[in-house]
Amino acid sequence: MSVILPVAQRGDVILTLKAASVAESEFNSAWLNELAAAMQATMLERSGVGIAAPQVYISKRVIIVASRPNPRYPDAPEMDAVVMVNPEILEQSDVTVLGEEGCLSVPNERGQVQRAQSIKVLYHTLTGKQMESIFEGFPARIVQHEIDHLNGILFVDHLST
Ligand code: K1U
Ligand code: ZN
Repeated sequence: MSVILPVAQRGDVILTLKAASVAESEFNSAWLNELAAAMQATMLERSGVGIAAPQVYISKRVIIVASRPNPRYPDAPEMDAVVMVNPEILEQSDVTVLGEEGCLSVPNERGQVQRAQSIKVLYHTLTGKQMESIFEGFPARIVQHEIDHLNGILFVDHLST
């Protein structure tokens, strides 16, 4: 049975905090696997394309990215969900693109955010394996949005008034 977790909403302090790194001792643990499974179930239930642990009230550096085509990004690739632990952006393109974003923690609001078009990301899998991947376009946008959550930033913080 999938565990669906409550999603923190704008105004909740947890969304403003810098999340803690996952420790070596937590890799391959039942707790980390259960967190990732519950995050994925919660993301799917809310029809999201990504989620970060602080959104489910866990201030740890874990994100999931699951691009799929959608009305705003019809050419987006369909990805199997990727769980990233302690993700870091190693390189980002100078080329930036403006694109629409939404957020499970900011219901009924959309906005245009400028993001790097492509990024190189270092992360760990749930078992602690180190990975390096390049993301472009919509998947790169989701990764940047989710890493912002780990640093206490919401997409609305990027919008000028
Ligand atoms: O982190 C989140 O709050 C999930 C968020 C991810 C995201 C969507 C769009 C751009 C960047 C990051 C969502 O899944 S919002 C809902 C959604 O499925 C969606 C919203 C706008 C465009 C495409 C999809
Ligand atoms: Zn969000």
